[in-house]
Amino acid sequence: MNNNNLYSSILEAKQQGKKKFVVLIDPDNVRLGKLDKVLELSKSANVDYFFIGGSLVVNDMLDMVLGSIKKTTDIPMILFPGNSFQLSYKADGLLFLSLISGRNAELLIGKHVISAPFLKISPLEIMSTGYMLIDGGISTTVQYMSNTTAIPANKDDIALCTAMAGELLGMKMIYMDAGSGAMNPISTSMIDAVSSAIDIPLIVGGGIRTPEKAYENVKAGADVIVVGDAIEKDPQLIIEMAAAVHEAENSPA
Ligand code: 1GP
Repeated sequence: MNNNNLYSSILEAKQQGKKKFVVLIDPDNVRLGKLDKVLELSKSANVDYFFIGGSLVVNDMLDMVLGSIKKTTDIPMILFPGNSFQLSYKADGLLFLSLISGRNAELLIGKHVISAPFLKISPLEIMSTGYMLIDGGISTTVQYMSNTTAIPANKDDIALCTAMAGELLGMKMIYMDAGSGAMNPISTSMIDAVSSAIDIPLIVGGGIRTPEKAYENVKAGADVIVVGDAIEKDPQLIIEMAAAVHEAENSPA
């Protein structure tokens, strides 16, 4: 199994109060011309990581997308798999997600048992991540595909206890997600409650459309911000979003 570089960099940043910005690339939605633009802008904006994945991934673009990224940038590529087929050794790491907000045994442990022997010998850095779906006001693909109920948007206490349980089970990170294209992103009150209750890094995504919201989220306690949908629509947003997230590390609370 590979080294621990990616996780160490996330953890170290958290300890130093630094914030990370991630661009999510869904291989199903990528158009080649746009991908080049996204990569160029990500380079100049100092994007910290790419997450690569989607709930379906219906085409065979995964390797092609990873190849193009590697040719253009040094930004690490972390797989964010919607299912066990989304695996490629061209990436640098993988979020080994357990859907701890749901009660679907397959997504809590079942798929993991099947993929474990492949992952154990893979060169990818495997990062165990407690994945929590939060209601984002519309039924997103991930909610439908996972056949689980999301945590209600106003139930900060349920989110907090779920994240705590994930940490106590030994997960290395918590990812709170309202789902791609969510109508309502996760509230700052929930981010504040959860981040105060755990010591491991907190990733937040789903429906973040403005640099202001990205900034508010990191101020509320998110360590890593993930944006996909808004950037697919307007790649220029990468510059302002990354600046807002990175700026938050230096400004007073
Ligand atoms: C989805 O958290 C990610 O899993 C990003 O969501 O595509 O809405 O930015 P968006």
